[in-house]
Amino acid sequence: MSLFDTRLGKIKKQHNTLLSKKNIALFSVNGVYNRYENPIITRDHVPLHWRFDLNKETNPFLMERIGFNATFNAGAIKLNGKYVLVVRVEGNDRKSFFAVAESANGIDNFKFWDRPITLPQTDKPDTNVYDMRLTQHDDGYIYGVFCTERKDLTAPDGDTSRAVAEAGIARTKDLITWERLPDLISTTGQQRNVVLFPHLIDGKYAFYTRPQDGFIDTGKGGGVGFGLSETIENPEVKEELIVDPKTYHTIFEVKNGLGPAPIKTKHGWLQLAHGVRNTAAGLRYTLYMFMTDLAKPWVVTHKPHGHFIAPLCSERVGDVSNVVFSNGWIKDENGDVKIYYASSDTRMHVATSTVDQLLDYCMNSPQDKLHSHLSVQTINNLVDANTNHMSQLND
Ligand code: M1P
Repeated sequence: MSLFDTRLGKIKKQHNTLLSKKNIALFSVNGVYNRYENPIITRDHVPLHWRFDLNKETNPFLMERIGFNATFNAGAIKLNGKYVLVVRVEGNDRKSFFAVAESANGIDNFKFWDRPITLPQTDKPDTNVYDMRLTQHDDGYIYGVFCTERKDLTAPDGDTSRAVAEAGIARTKDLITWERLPDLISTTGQQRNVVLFPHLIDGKYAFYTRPQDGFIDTGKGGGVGFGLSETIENPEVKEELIVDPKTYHTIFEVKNGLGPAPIKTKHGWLQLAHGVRNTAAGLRYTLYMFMTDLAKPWVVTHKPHGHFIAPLCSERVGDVSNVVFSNGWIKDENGDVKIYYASSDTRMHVATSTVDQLLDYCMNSPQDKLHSHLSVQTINNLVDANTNHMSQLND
């Protein structure tokens, strides 16, 4: 048997084993959500025909011609009964692009569609695109809002790193054919983590934003913002109200940003976001939740203290270590919620919960009172409330 055939047999077997692997829910001590045994999408899930020239004549060693580095930060939607992720796939060339992967149950057997998404360009081509948030809007379109990154043309000579981040917008009905709209114009020079709200407000398109002064530093613009645009074809928010500001000595002290489009419940909108703090080991990204008012989705009504999901065990390590990031979740008809999150800018995971559990978490967890002695007071309040229930802990 030729080297080509021997290698092909092994590679196909490994790939099929990975794609058909079952995922198992782990016991949840916190009772808020369940983590799973395995990541759901890794770079090894990338289809073989995107990686290998399968012609024995031109690739006798069956070498990988195109390498992929990571699969992370996926937008999510339920489409035609399938759990569908628009994954940020990053090539070895550092370029990210979007590719759709689907699964029948949302927790395992994710498989990429045949080709990556071909994203139309504006008159200013994107250098890099990433982190698409999907919104099923009342106007009938599915919108993808994502970060488009380009070189900062005002950077001094020799500065080959300075970039500008803006919110790119595209819409589709099937995730195959996309119409590109102009990038969002906003009050600050740069934007990342922009999310389209699913309903019009006062007849206008509504965006959660994250105004920022620089590419990495949010500077004075820090916080999850909210703004309205007259149209979606010429999207512009002239005013951004800060809904959830970055705050000293919290898990979102350095910056924060909204994750997926919010989930509507009878008690308000469930919101998932990431918060960033600095440490001696670099930036640490964790996920946190809050709720906003049903009629005024820019008003925070509940906000549990601290993080909701933080990087754990092997999730801590990757290309950008100590990071969890989410821009996709799916609510099922029966109230189940699948939370899709990436660890360390490297691979995708799922956690499962329900609307009832997430509401209970948001509405009944204590808030961050911003001082150690007040945290102690909060613990003592629980200890006092438990006085007559301590027998629960005895055998
Ligand atoms: O590397 C961590 C994350 O950094 C950025 O997020 P933010 O704009 O909030 O700092 C994004 O590049 C994101 O993709 C990445 O996961």
